[in-house]
Amino acid sequence: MLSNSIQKGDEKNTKKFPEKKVINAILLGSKSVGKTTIGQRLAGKFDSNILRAETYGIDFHFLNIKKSNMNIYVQIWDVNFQSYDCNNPKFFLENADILFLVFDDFHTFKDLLKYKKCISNSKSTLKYLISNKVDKEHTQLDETIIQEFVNRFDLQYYKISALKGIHFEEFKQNIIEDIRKLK
Ligand SMILES: Nc1nc2c(ncn2[C@@H]2O[C@H](COP(=O)(O)OP(=O)(O)OP(=O)(O)O)[C@@H](O)[C@H]2O)c(=O)[nH]1
Ligand SMILES: [Mg+2]
Repeated sequence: MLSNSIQKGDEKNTKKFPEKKVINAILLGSKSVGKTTIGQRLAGKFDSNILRAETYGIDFHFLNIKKSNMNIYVQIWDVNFQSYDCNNPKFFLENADILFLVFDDFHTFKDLLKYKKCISNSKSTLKYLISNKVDKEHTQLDETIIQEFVNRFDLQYYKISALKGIHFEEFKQNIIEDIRKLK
């Protein structure tokens, strides 16, 4: 009798708690393109008064999203390694559900081309190409080449300024909606 009532109580209690889901995302891009600033803004932790320092190794940012009776925790890996290829950072690339490919000029866009193979092989269902620092004069960005890259790898392309917040809210809200739609 007693154990029966405890079981019934437990069932009721478990129904009260929302389900949890963890999604992994990775920010990739050359040094100083703004990965940490983007991660901090996505996590709602951006503070323009804090001096930005180079990332050594890895930073983590977290974005919590609610979807009916589910809490989705997006863990954003902000990695900075000396050399990048598909094997470095292998673990992160293999386990990322979301890829954020960041550049801030044509030179750093070209740096992203070394990820071509791992973008093709990636299990990531959401892939974003981010042109950051649109508040600054961009040196001759060849949009045709960028568009080819976007089409070839089925990327969603956003032009933002993480520092100034230009187009950032729209970018963030679209990402949140995309994540809510994930199965
Ligand atoms: N003008 C401008 N500067 C930006 C923008 N986003 C970031 N920055 C600046 O660019 C510099 C590098 O930004 P971070 O966010 O640290 O870049 P990062 O890619 O994490 O750099 P590493 O960790 O060293 O690879 C900082 O001085 C930022 O304030 C932007 O949208 N516009
Ligand atoms: Mg950084």
